Amino acid sequence: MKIRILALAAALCVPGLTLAADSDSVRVEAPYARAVPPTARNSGAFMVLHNASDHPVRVVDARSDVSRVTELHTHVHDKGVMRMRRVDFIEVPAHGKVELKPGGYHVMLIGLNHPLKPGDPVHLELTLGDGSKMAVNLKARQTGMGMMHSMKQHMQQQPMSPMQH
Ligand SMILES: [Cu+2]
Repeated sequence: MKIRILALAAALCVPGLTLAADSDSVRVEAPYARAVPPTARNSGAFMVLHNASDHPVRVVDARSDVSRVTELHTHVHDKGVMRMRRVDFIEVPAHGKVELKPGGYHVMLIGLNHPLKPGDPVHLELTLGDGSKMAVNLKARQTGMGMMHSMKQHMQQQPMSPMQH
């Protein structure tokens, strides 16, 4: 009897086992959103997600305070053309990380409420596979020309928000 109680106590005290929420296992590194010209309707947010747990953790949804719609996206090569695709989740491997970056996974900000200037704050809320949520506060940042190229693709391939000239 005593042993059983001790075992239960041990299970309750060890973090990272079954009792931990996904949001306790995930750490966000270097998040930022892409600053865009005033004509842009859309932008993207990027970061590195680390998973300290011994099971994969999925990001299944995202919301933001700067856009009407926020989606999880990736880029895929389709017959030599790079296209954006919406994904149902972004998985962070056990004891591993996944990098959200231009040309790869990203949080797509669709229908910006206002242009994102460098330094503008963005508040994101990520929903994880077990339903737990985590807040990510980041800032818009100017990115290089290579990034602008992929930004153009973004806007061209986002049928919900035609680009304004
Ligand atoms: Cu996208």
